[in-house]
Formats: sequence, structure tokens, C-alpha cells
Amino acid sequence: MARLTRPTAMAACVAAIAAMGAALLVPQADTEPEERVFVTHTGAVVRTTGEVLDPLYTSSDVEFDPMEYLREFHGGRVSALPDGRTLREFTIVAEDDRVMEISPGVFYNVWTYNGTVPGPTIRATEGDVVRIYFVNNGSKEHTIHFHGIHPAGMDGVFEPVGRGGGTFTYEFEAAPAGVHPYHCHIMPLEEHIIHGLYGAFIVDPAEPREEADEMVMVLNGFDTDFDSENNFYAANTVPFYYQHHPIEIGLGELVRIYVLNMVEFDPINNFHLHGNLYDYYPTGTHRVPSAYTDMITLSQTERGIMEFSYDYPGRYMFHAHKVEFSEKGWSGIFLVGDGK
Ligand SMILES: [Cu+2]
Repeated sequence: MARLTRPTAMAACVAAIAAMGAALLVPQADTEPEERVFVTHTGAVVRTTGEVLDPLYTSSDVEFDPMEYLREFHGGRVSALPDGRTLREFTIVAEDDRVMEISPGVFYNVWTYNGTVPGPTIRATEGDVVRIYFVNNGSKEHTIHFHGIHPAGMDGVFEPVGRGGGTFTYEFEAAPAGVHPYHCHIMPLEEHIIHGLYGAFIVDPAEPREEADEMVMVLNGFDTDFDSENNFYAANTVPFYYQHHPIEIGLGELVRIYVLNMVEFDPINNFHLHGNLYDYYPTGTHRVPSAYTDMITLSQTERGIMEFSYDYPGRYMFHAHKVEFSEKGWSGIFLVGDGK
């Protein structure tokens, strides 16, 4: 409530000071004051030359469409190396000054790889050479640390990349097959992760998996009041997005989800599917599933592959069975067939 009443008091104060200024004929400055653009708590865009008293946010914004992200895989620029191996080149730019409307009216400073949270889903086949041109356009040091097998110098831990345009080239052979996170590894690590510097790295096995409707779900959370507890949870950043925009899948069609838990603060997360069970492959590293279940539990950066198909059309929920998380946004719907 203090936030609602303070501007009123401030406004009265400002009006009183302005009246005093007029009475004393305070001279105006000759230079044109600079106009600045802000976004308010309610999402309104404000242009003002005045001093901004209540916290407002600059209009730097994030374009992120969870439906597009869901099935968007980046294979990089592909070429052949002299030894016959496939080279996949990517450019990833880190920034830490963007503001995203996490939930209606809730603006949060996200730190991004290529402008979004999560960063782009990077995909290669086992044995391909992955080369990442990393540019740090942020105001703090950042890196990219990939989970997987690679030389120590490519681990993105002991080589901080300087702010304001620092660069580093990561290069390694994609291994092992599975799904892995990548994230910044600068201390304090928690701070760099919770702001959004993470993404999914999929390594396809040399012998391809069966064709399927494939999607990526990065389970994440946001601590928007800085008390080391998450206020919002989601699959792919935007709370309740797939509940309001159900994911359409075909009746009897094989669905493969690359799921990755990037939630900090809370020791566990989980994934419950309604009206069905799925084969689960932890980390995606083996071809034989470890479980046929409707519930998996994941700790920080735990991930795996889920495979299922629906026998009956309709609307089916999927959500965290840690219901606090589902009630704060980690909840969605699959629309199977014609949905009836
Ligand atoms: Cu960082």
C-alpha cells in the first residue's frame, strides 16, 4: 500500500515546491531537458523529462514467444572440416540490461543469451565439432559453461569473459548424446543463473532417434522480490503460458520432450503428465528408459527425455506436482487431436 500512497504525497510535495519556485521566479535552464522512456508497473509506456520517483523500468524489452521457443532448434552454420567431421558454428551474445514482463505488470531485469530466457536451444550430433563465438556485451563478466564432455579450457569456468564486448571461442566435440544445460559460470553463480543465463544443448545420437514431435521445456523460476525465493515458476519462462495457449499434438503421435530443470532456491522440481505415462531417459544418455511413469523429480540442472503418445483425444494437463509451483505458473495443457 505504501507504493500507492507515496506518489500522491510526492506529487503534493512536488506541486508545493513548484508553487514556491513560481513565486520566487526561479529561472528555467536554457538547455532542452532530455526525454526518457519508461515502462510502468502496469505496462504503460511513459515519456518524461522529469525525475522519476517511483521505480520504473527502462523500455528495453524482450521478445520471447514460448510457443516458438518450444520447437525451435538451432543447428548453427554447418560446414565440413578437412577431416570429414561436421563443424557447427554459433554466435552467442550475452547481455544483462534487458527488462522482461515476466507476468502481467511484473517487470524483471533478465540476463540473456541472444536476447531471451532461456537462450537458444543448440543442437548437434554426437561427434560434430561445436564452435561458439561468445561475445559478452553485458556490464558484468560472463561465460558459457556447457555440461558434457570437453577439454578443461573449454569449460567456461576459469576464463571470465570481460564486460562490454569481451570475446571467447568455445570449441569441442559434441558428447555425449543426450540433453544438457549450458549456463554462465561466473560467481556468484546463483545470481548469474537466476537472472536467466542458461539454455538447452541437445546432442543427437549418431544413430538417430525415432521421428517424433519434439519440444524443449526448460523449467525455470523467477525471484522478482529478491528474497531468495521464487515468486513465479514456468515451463519456458512465462507462467501459465501453455495453459492459456495449449500445445497441440497429434492423436497417437510420438511426442519427445527434452526437459531441463533450471529452478534455483527450491531443491526439487517435477513433471506430472495427465491421462498418460511416459518413458523417461535420464540425461538422454541411454537408449533404454529408466522408468515408465507419470512423474519424475528433478534437482538443479537434472534433465532427461520424455516420450509418449496419447490414445484418446482431449485436453490434458501437465504440471509440477509440487502444487505451489503449478499454482505460481508451472502448468500447461496438451490439446490432443481435435481436443474432444
Ligand atoms: Cu554471468
